[in-house]
Amino acid sequence: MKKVELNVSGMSCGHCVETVRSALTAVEGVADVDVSLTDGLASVRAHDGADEEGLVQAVEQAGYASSIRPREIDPRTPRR
Ligand SMILES: [Cu+2]
Repeated sequence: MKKVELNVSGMSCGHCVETVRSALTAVEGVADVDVSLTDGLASVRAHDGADEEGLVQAVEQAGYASSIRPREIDPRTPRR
């Protein structure tokens, strides 16, 4: 499992939240979705093989602008 965070802009009410949540839930491999209206953020738990670009596209097809929020730097990654 992996966690993917998406920026979602254009949500204005609980109906928007539900629209985004159901769009993401329908993507193959998605296990759990949490959408925050105030943060403009969708947190998705998905199986490792899930297509992250597919998540963005699902949100955009639902009518909201979206992008993958970059992960925090992995502390194990050596600095260049
Ligand atoms: Cu709305």
